[in-house]
Amino acid sequence: MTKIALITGATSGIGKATAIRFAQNKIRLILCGRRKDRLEQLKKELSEFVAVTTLCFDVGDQDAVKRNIQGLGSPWENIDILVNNAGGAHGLDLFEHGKIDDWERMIDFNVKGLLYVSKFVIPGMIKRNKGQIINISSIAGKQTYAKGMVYCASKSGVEAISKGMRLELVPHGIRVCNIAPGAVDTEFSTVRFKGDKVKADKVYENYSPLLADDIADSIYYCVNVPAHVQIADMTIFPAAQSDATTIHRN
Ligand code: 8X3
Repeated sequence: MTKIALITGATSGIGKATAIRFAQNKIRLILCGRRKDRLEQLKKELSEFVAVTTLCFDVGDQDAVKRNIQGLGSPWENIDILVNNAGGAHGLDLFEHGKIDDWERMIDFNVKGLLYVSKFVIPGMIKRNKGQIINISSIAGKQTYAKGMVYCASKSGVEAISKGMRLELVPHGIRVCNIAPGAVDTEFSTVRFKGDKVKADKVYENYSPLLADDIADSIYYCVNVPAHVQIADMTIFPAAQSDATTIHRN
């Protein structure tokens, strides 16, 4: 049987591009997201390539996470690959102007959500003595920038969790890969700027940003390496980017 991957945040951006890449390569899919209509549409599109099921829940809701993942029956319960992708940035403000609601969402989705999903997937991997976990971090997890302190803190959390998971899970035959993208042109900035498309588009102006497909390529590479190889950490920039806040624009 082909592998099974569970992808969070599968309805857009990196999650969706990864789902498509996996489907084209016959990896069966458990697509997770909050938007049922988008989940069902993607399921319809990808079912011609591979078996697909969907779980509609919010990663920040621990009861819903538990119910949905533990409720997976045959043939979906043996998850080989977990892609912890759900999350995002909310606001880009000086700390003194930061909104507590934005902080809550970033900590709830980017850190707690990742932990909740992992909590209910990892025991099966341990039991089977195999598995691959891909945590989607960010350059913001490696470098803190002004106005992004809480987002950076949440992604630093992801970096720490990836390292901790690797320390604890390698003895169980589970490989953990942390992927830290720089600027990727997805809905990321539109969400960060609360729907302000003009502001969001400026982030990707006058250079070629990464596309979700570029990150999906790297994720597929990481899950497809030989069994004795573990890609522990990957930082991916567009060619024009040199650190979190330095981008060479034409
Ligand atoms: C997205 C990249 O540089 O906007 O995680 O924080 S950045």
